[in-house]
Amino acid sequence: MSKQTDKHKALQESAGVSQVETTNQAIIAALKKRRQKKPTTQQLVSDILAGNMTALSRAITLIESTNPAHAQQANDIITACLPHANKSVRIGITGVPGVGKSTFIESFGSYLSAIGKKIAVLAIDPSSSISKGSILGDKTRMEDLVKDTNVFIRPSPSGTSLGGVARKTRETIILCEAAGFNTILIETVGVGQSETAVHSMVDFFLLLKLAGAGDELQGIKRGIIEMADSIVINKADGSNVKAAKIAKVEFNRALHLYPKKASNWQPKVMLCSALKNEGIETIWDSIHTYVMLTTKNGYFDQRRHDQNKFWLIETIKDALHSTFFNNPTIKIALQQQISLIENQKTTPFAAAEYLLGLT
Ligand SMILES: Nc1nc2c(ncn2[C@@H]2O[C@H](COP(=O)(O)OP(=O)(O)OP(=O)(O)O)[C@@H](O)[C@H]2O)c(=O)[nH]1
Ligand SMILES: [Mg+2]
Repeated sequence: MSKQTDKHKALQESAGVSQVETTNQAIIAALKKRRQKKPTTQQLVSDILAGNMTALSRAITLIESTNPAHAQQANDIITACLPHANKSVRIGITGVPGVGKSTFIESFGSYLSAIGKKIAVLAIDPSSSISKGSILGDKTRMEDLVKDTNVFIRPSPSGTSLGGVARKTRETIILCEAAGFNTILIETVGVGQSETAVHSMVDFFLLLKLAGAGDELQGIKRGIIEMADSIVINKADGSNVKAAKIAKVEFNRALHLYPKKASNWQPKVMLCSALKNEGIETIWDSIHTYVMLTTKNGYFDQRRHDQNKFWLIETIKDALHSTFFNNPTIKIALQQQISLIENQKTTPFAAAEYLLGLT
């Protein structure tokens, strides 16, 4: 090739580059303009109802925002979406860190998507506000789900209190359902409080366990086994299979010691290998059977009504708590009463009565 041709080619190339730049600038300007134009509440609602995931994400961001103007818009969206929600099965998935919840959700979610379900994956992780989103790790564990157009994944909202995080998640569930997601999976870390919160917002509560580890080792409290609608022994693969089968028998025996559930459902113990996609169909069949049974006997709706009542009271308690403790008069008077108590000038009960009387 001659030198001249090279030079010629190089000149053409640099001309091309500058053209591309001009075009990009125009696109960037147009995008900026479009972004500045915030969608109206009406627009967001109709887009959500049409199943638009961008609109859904935007609305969830409004729910999670601490800006009062956003809170008002979020409330309007939730109210408009509410009549279109509820047509779903909400499943809570819990277990100690490392038991395989995210891997299970990847495997279970892919199965559900293949049989035509639309899945929303949410997480309640009270620690995520500190560690800034452990869901990032989860997302890498959910490689296939992330790419699946039937699946919507939303990281855990950060918040100062579990109550706040739980409220946001409950509202997010409503929007996901309105957007057409009919199976909601909520992952929670097995640390105690968060399981109780998730239990009070799902139809079915699934506890993942490992074979061969004592309950103390697994950090699971008795109350959580009592809450479980079924137990799945995960990692039942390779050299673990034998121990998993023994654990199944033991857990089945243990479950029969608990009083019969109000749902009339006898919790099942199942084996699974989330990693190898084994046992997944049986678990879904079991949940499906549960939904059929409880829909027929009325427990499914009853549980949702009870949960609504529970969250109404919880929300009032939360609001009263923060109004009281954030009141500037109370803040000062509280310190004064604490000193009086320390100096034996009053009792905690008299001080409480006095402080409550100030509001
Ligand atoms: N052998 C085997 N390993 C598994 C199985 N399921 C998960 N694992 C592995 O266990 C480890 C933890 O899995 P995760 O899915 O991240 O567990 P997790 O419960 O979501 O953990 P946290 O989000 O930290 O609470 C990973 O290395 C997985 O590959 C399984 O069925 N069999
Ligand atoms: Mg996880």
